[in-house]
Amino acid sequence: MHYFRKRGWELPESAATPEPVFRARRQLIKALAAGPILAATPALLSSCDGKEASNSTAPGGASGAAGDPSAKLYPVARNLRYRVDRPETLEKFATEYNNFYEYGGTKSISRAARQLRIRPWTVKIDGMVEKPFDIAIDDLLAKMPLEERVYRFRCVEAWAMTVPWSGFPMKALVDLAKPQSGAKYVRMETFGDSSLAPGLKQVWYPWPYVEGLTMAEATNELAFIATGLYGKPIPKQNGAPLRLVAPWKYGFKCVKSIVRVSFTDERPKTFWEKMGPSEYGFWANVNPEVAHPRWSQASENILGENRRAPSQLFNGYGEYVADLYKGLEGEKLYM
Ligand SMILES: Nc1nc2c(c(=O)[nH]1)N[C@H]1C(S)=C(S)[C@@H](COP(=O)(O)O)O[C@H]1N2
Ligand SMILES: [Mo]
Repeated sequence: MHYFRKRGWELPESAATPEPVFRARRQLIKALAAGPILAATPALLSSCDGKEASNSTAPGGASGAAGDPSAKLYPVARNLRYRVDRPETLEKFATEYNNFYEYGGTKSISRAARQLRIRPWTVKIDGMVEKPFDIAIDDLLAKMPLEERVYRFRCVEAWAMTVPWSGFPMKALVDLAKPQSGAKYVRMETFGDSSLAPGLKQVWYPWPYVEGLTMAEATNELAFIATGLYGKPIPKQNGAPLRLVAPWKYGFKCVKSIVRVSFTDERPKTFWEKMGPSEYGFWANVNPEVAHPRWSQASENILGENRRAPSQLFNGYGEYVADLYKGLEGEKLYM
């Protein structure tokens, strides 16, 4: 059994676990006490409650990317325009310390995520576009300009990493989709098939996981769709076969394992906004001066390095994105 020992740089689980998760779980426990769904739930409870999720045995090799038909596409050339003044996080940390609630509420979900099946995988493009369509992941990969970018990444829980993502600018996907001029937001959705992830049976969560960006954010040069990590196909636990990377925002914006991209003129209600609107908002731009209701955002734990560093406004990417928020000062831009 693989047991992930707590290290000094980890936040205690109780501090990092969102209050809304506790609340929703408590409600379920009450419902259980009331009766008939009890028989169906011990496994579900344990998967969100402890380290059990990481013990589940599922098909697949040691690496989440084993047997991935896109393996031959990587590595791709690094785009040197994006530089980070920090060393890259060791692969082991970035791929074994994750948030992916579909596989449980702990950080140790990498083994459980092996049960995700990533072929066939179809992405639906719909809403306010010239013509809605579905596209298979391998067809999409063949059309998109793949490159590697090293970005900082900052979770709202105050841990941070620096990793080489492979993938393509989100703008290339927007251009492929041909949105109508009235589209204002892009809404992205994770798979909702509970045969792929046991967490989806946890009825107190507002599945499927949904996130969104404004059109201006989605077409900003930094917005990236990652399909690879460390020069290989992206591991399942990191959101295979495609996930968003918006490095100036808190990590929860970076929706994993996307199956649907919809263009709309209404601001999407996101998964975490539904869970806890007072703690997690739509904008979620990193700002060291705006504390989370339950902890400071002034500094961050660097994953695997046992040290803290000061957080930065827009996670250090202000030169690219600060202009996106001119005129929006009345919004809660930093939660
Ligand atoms: N579908 C889905 N996407 C998700 C999450 C999730 O639970 N489900 N967690 C988010 C959070 S809170 C973070 S910090 C990042 C973590 O990405 P990583 O595990 O690749 O570091 O994924 C984000 N995307
Ligand atoms: Mo996060």
